[in-house]
Amino acid sequence: MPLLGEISEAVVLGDANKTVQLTRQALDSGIGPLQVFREALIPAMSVVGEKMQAGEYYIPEVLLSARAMRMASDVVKPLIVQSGGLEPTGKVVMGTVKGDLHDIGKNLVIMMLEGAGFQVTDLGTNVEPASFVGAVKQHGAQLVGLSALLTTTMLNMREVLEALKTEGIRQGVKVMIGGAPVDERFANELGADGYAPDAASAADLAKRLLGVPATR
Ligand code: B1M
Repeated sequence: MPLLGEISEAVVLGDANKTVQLTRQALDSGIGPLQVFREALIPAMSVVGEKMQAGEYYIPEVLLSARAMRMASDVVKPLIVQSGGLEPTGKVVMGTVKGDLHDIGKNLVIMMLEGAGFQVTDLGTNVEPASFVGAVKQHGAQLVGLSALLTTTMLNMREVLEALKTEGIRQGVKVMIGGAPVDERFANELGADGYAPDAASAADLAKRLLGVPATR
């Protein structure tokens, strides 16, 4: 199997050491870091997303693949930056809303978004609406991701949308929401731009919202 295919396979299998070793081998053989990123690492995470949606992969498998992806990205990204850079698929600001400390799902979503080439600013948990607003302005984000795991805190998503409106920046950003207690209907009620039930769908939704081709 060509080297790029082997790298993808190692990511899908969640073998971080092999992924990094093959990535170095590819770079030594003259394959460009951007090519490794675009043609091996990103497609691998798409496969992981498909497996997750098909119920073939569960959280432990996704975490292993994401770790392999991250470790190989750490090798190629500095080289990509040196050689002129990689245009991110889009800039995302992501956090778990005020009052809520759950972050396992949010972190999975971030991994899938990064796997799809998005540049994600992670605001962490228990994030105040003003912090979302500040981060959108600071990073020039095109997309805000809100996560909530409690029926009480899901209501705080509304405050974030209100804050974006009050600051006059709602028109310039898309907002997607997710987390166990929320659904499509709640997203519509809030006036969010979309809802995703899991991390893989979140990456697909983010691409759709920002008009990024599905293949990227
Ligand atoms: Co909490 N907790 N918890 N908890 N906890 C739940 C959510 C609960 C359902 C458990 C239960 O009672 N059965 C319940 C909520 C009940 C409700 O509101 N209806 C609950 C409660 C009550 C609480 C406390 C209030 C308990 C207490 O103190 N009395 C407390 C609240 C603290 C707070 O937040 N202020 C609390 C605390 C905690 C821990 C700190 C102990 C811990 C969190 C650790 C952490 O996150 N670092 C914890 C955990 C682990 C859970 C359960 C067991 C697991 C949550 C989880 O990580 N799931 C949970 C029960 C359960 O869900 N079975 C529970 C795995 C994760 C991958 O899934 O987060 O759903 P999930 O994310 C998915 C999707 O939802 C989606 O993609 C992810 C990956 O596919 N998604 C998005 C998530 N965000 C998205 C954003 C998107 C798109 C998709 O776009 C932006």
